[in-house]
Amino acid sequence: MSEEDDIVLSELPDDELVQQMHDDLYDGLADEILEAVNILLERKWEPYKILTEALVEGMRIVGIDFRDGILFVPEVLLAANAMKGGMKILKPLLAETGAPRLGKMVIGTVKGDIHDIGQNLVTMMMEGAGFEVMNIGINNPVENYVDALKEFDADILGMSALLTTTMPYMKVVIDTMKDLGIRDDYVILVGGAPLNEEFGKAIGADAYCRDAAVAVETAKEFMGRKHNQLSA
Ligand code: B1M
Repeated sequence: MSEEDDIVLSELPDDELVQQMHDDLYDGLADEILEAVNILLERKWEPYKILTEALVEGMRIVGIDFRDGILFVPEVLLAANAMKGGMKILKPLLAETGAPRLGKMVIGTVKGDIHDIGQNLVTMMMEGAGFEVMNIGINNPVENYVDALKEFDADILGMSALLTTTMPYMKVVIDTMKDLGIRDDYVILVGGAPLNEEFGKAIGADAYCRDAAVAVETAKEFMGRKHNQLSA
């Protein structure tokens, strides 16, 4: 029997249980995360406290190790999946208690491009960090982005492209938004393996995001600035 098998989650005090949840998220153990979330709810933890201290903090650690090349895509997908399970329980409860949301993002892969693993990862990490995300999938013409931004009342547009032949379409989207007079209503973040910072600047995006962890940090930074401007 492994050491893991000996751990009875319900017998752990709160601080050790939360620490164990960070480890279980890291290991992508979905059932354990579900059980632990329910235990904390039974112990009268606020859903928002569970989200931030147990799940988001756990995913923050996963995000750092992913960025640093210690964890790889399959492990991060497992962690994100475990996180999603926990989020599913908390989501309706959070809506009831009105926990603060960090902001809303529409994300999708551009027209002509069907790669979606990266943007799904960004979606999960953003949701894990407390953003609401509308993922519009793959192969999106500009109209899809514009419609979704309005429908979702988004703060941020995220675009993904994995092909050198499809990445220029991001400029088409941004230029169309300029023509429609809505460019400055949104923070525009772009990502995908063939892009770089220079390309992001050249097409008029607000930032290029190297990976999902950077996307979360960049989105938080921009939303922080927006809130400061509004309260000034
Ligand atoms: Co494609 N493919 N593929 N492929 N594929 C690449 C991209 C390629 C580099 C492979 C190669 O030749 N070495 C190459 C592109 C070459 C180029 O353009 N210079 C290529 C090609 C050529 C093609 C086809 C044309 C092949 C063919 O049919 N002849 C075809 C294109 C189809 C199309 O889109 N129209 C094609 C098809 C496919 C599959 C369907 C088989 C599959 C996609 C499955 C899917 O996505 N559901 C596939 C895959 C898996 C890949 C590789 C192997 C892996 C891509 C991936 O998922 N990476 C890829 C080679 C490679 O990149 N090593 C390749 C993992 C993912 C987590 O990383 O997407 O970069 P990534 O996302 C990161 C960051 O970039 C960033 O965060 C993510 C997480 O950290 N990020 C964002 C991404 N989007 C963001 C958005 C943001 C922020 C950050 O907004 C805020």
